[in-house]
Order: sequence, then structure tokens, then C-alpha cells
Amino acid sequence: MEVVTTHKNCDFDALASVIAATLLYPNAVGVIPKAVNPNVAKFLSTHKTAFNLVVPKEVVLADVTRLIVVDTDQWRRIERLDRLREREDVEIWLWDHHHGGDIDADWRCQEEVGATVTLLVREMKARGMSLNALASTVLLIGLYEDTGNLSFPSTTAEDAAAAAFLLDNQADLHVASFFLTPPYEEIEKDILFTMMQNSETYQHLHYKIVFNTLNLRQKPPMLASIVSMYRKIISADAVFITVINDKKSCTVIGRSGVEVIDVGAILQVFGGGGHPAAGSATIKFAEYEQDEIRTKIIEQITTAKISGATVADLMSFPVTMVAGDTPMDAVRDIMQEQNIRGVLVGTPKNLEGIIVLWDLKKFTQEKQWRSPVKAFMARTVATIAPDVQPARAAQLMVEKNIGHLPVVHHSTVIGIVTRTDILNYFYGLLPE
Ligand SMILES: [Mn+2]
Repeated sequence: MEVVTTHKNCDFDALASVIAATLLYPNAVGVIPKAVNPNVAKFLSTHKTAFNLVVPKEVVLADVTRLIVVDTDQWRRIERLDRLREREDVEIWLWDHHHGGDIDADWRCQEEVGATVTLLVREMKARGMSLNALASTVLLIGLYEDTGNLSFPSTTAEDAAAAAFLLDNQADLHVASFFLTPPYEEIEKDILFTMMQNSETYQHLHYKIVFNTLNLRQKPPMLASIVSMYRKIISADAVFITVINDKKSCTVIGRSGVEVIDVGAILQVFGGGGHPAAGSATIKFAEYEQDEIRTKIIEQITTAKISGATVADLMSFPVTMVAGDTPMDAVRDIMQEQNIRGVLVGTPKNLEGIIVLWDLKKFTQEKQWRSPVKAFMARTVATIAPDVQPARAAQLMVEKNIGHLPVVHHSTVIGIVTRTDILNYFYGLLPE
């Protein structure tokens, strides 16, 4: 007997991947863990009979010859069928888009795409299969959920092509959006409100990390999406919400909006998992006490290597600076000669202001050109540190609507980044 299964707290990508695998391997029985996400439960309550699905305890382990695991590569996330792990007569196959787990498969298709479903769709396309509307729809829901409707940074071109294939096979977007964006209910709004009131902020470098603990009498169906929304509302770079389940355990839900804070990797330490942007872990208090969890998360964030470029890599230096009494016509000549749009006023140790080309365009009278730059410069200058990621510089430029950011280290101007530097960096363009 062949069985396909997936992780506990089964989400739509997991469910869709199980269903896709039962289509690819018609002899395989789909096994869905007891714990499924609320929107999956809602879907199954109306659609279960359409698919050949059972729960783990219905499987006669002795009869299993092949176990196909989808959407996880960790044994501890598998309900009951993890007992097949040591059985030499059972072949283990794996389809997954995570990595770093302990499932040592005999055969595997494991790649970093936005959703596991994409890998299974690839195989369907290769076999020239077509799907009915129902199967296409559930696969599309899985794909959209894991890729944020193809918008998460983990999305690949192949995910989008898989979506096209599913739409070609009559996936129904009305049904999909019904399960992808269920309406918020009163209890969910209350939780969001509670979270807004008791957050604990931790600052690491320039990142805002927010912790929150929730004691809920009832776990609302949309908790994960409330947490995502919460992160955006409070403009945190990452949030970790501890939901107390009972006296024995809690579930930590993590969400991140920055690459450097990989919540999936962080929560893996507690036996959970997920992606860089979203993850969760169920933790027993016998293993970690509540305070320890927070300390451990912070420890991991602070020790993680910040890889990739920093502002120091893209800034220009030396920086052109002029004294405050420099006449405006001289400043204009400097801008023209050096082909720059902004000039700093003062000295590296004493930044007094900034004048940009735009300020000059407002000049109407000839005598203004003879006036000193200090009469026209902006005196409040936003600056940035050299060890910050370029994304933070971009964010600051957008927030303050400015095109120049002096780079300041130990109270000294050491360089400047401009909009052009940022654009060149993000689009991989070479400097002119
Ligand atoms: Mn997935």
C-alpha cells in the first residue's frame, strides 16, 4: 500500500500537495493529519468526499510499502506515520520546497520554489495530464496561499507558470478567493486590538522586533493572518506571538518582513519550521519556559550573520561638502562640474545641512545666487549608518521623500547614498 502524507497543522499547500500526489500516484491513499488549519478544515468539511483522504490512525502501518511525504522534510511534523521511519521495507519519497530537515528519502524532488504544489504540477505537465476544475482549484489555493498570490519574494517564474496551468485547467477563482480571504470576525478584531495594546519591542541594529503573548480562551481560525496584519500595522520588521495553549505548551507564530530575520530558521530551533517570512512552533513548557523562548529568539536574531550588501558597499565617497557661507552660484557650479544633485554643508564632523538641485530651481532673483548656502539649505538632515541593509535606506528615502542620505559613522560623515545608488543596487545595474 502506498500512502501520501504531510505536516501537522496542515495548510493549503500541504493539502493541495497531498491531493496532487494522489493524482500522480493513483494507487496512493492521501493521509491528512488530524490538526489542519481552519481554512483547510472549512474546505474539507464541504469537499472531503471528493478526494480519497483518510486520517493517520486509519492507516494499517504494516501494509505500507511506500510513504510519500509532501510539503515538509521533518519527521517530527508527521503524525503517526513517522513510525515508518525505521522500517527497511518502506520506501520514502519526498516532494518539498523546504530544506534542512531530517527525512532521508530514497527518492526526492526538493527545490526552493514558492509552493510544493508547483513541483507536483511540473510532473503533471511533463506527463501531459489534465485536471478537473475541482482539483485545479484546490491546487491553485495551495499555490496562492504559500506565495501570497504570487507576491512573496520566494515566488519563482515556475510558480506563476503553474498558476497558468491550473487556470487553463478551469481552476475557479471565486472558490479560491472564498477560501483564501475569509472575512474577519469579532473575536479576530478583538485579538488584534489586544495585541496592539501589549506589545514588547526589541531593537536589534535597525530592526524592530515585537513580542507579544496571548492568552486565548478560544483560538480564532484566522490567527495566522491576524499576526501578519498586526506586523504590518505596527510596522515591525518581525513579530513573534506566543499563544498559550494550556499549562503545558504554547505556539509561537513568527512573521518577518526582512530577509535578515528568517523566522522559519529561528523557530526550527524549537522544533517548528516554516519559511523566512512565516513560521510557527509548538513548544512544551517542560522544554523551554516562556522567558527562555524570548531570550532564545533574541539570541538567534543577534547572532545571525547579516549577509549581503550594506549601505557601505553602495555609498559614494569622498563626499563633497561646502562651508555655510559659500555663495549659491558656487554651489551650483560644483553640482554641474561633479554632476551631482546634492551637496552637504558643514564638515564631516559637523554636518549643518544639505542643499539639493531642486532647491535651486525655485530661485527667481539674481541676487539669490550671491547669498550663502546656509540661507537655503535644509537644516534637518536624515542620515544612515554604514552597516545597514540597502532596503532600510530605500525605506527611509520613501518615508522622508528625500534622495540623499549622508552615511554617518561615529558622528562623522563618511559617504552618501542617493536614489540612483539604491536603484542601481536593486536592479543590479552597473554604476554609470
Ligand atoms: Mn508549503
